[in-house]
Amino acid sequence: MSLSIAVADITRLMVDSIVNAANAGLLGGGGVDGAIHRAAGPRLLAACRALPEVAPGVRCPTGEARITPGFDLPARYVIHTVGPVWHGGGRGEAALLASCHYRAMQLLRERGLRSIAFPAISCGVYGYPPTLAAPVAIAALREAGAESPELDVRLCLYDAAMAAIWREALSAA
Ligand code: AR6
Repeated sequence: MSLSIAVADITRLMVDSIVNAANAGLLGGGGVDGAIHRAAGPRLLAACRALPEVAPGVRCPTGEARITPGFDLPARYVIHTVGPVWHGGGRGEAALLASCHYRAMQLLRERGLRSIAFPAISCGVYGYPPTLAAPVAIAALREAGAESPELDVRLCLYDAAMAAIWREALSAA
């Protein structure tokens, strides 16, 4: 697996799949979720709505992932995952964040896809400190991709400050 860092708007990437940092309802929101829905067009919302609810209003529990087409995006697929809300670290946040990355990689493999771009899941509205999230995400991806040299995994950060944090974590890992 190649693991690289890019400073970019994830909606512009021409990859097999981009990961959406969604909420459990999967019907859109702010941040990267809003940007992905705007760029993918209304068919994405319809595809998300068609995913079954596993509990009232819950199409994707925290730590799990679901896949839809990318519609108007350059990416072929969107893998929606729901990161944990940061509560200080004592509520299983790291395990849930790692799980988001494992489950997204599992869907990638199941579909026979090769390239995937991840945003900084949970590091916006959900309040996960990026200095703590980056090593968790990187360790999970390294483990998930360890035996798959063909995979192209990109960490897509929105600004230079966030990218610096992830670069440091990548070189320390
Ligand atoms: N490309 C790449 N990264 C982006 C983009 C973009 N176009 N836009 C924002 N980011 P957030 P969360 C970065 O809040 O913390 C939504 O309302 C952003 O700078 O999008 O997992 C959902 O519906 C930050 O570093 O996701 C949920 O309710 C990172 O993406 C909730 O927010 C993640 O920030 C999820 O919160």
